[in-house]
Amino acid sequence: MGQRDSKHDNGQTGVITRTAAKTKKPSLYKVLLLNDDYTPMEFVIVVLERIFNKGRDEATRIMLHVHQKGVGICGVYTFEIAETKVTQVMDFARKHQHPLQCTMEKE
Ligand code: TYC
Repeated sequence: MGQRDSKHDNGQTGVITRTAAKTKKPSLYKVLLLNDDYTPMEFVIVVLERIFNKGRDEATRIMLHVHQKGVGICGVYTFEIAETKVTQVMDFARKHQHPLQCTMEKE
């Protein structure tokens, strides 16, 4: 940073340098599951297994955390992946007529 590529160094003489191309880390987003009184515990576990690739034990742990605390993190992803997960959860819940809610927030 703060250096110039020798090919952009208009007419200057000196040491030939080549700086690395600038890369930027993508922002990350937490995908959150919200508690409600009606969605069956087993359904939430299946959501965590199928959409968030959790094993049975981890899925159960996250579901119980949400059940007890009201909200919990299912995973952390780049924007497009997080958005897709939220849509998949909402579509799957609607299809089964459960009021399960899922949102995302910037980390
Ligand atoms: N509270 C629900 C019940 O008692 C279970 C539940 C857990 C629902 C997590 C939603 O995100 C949720 N059946």
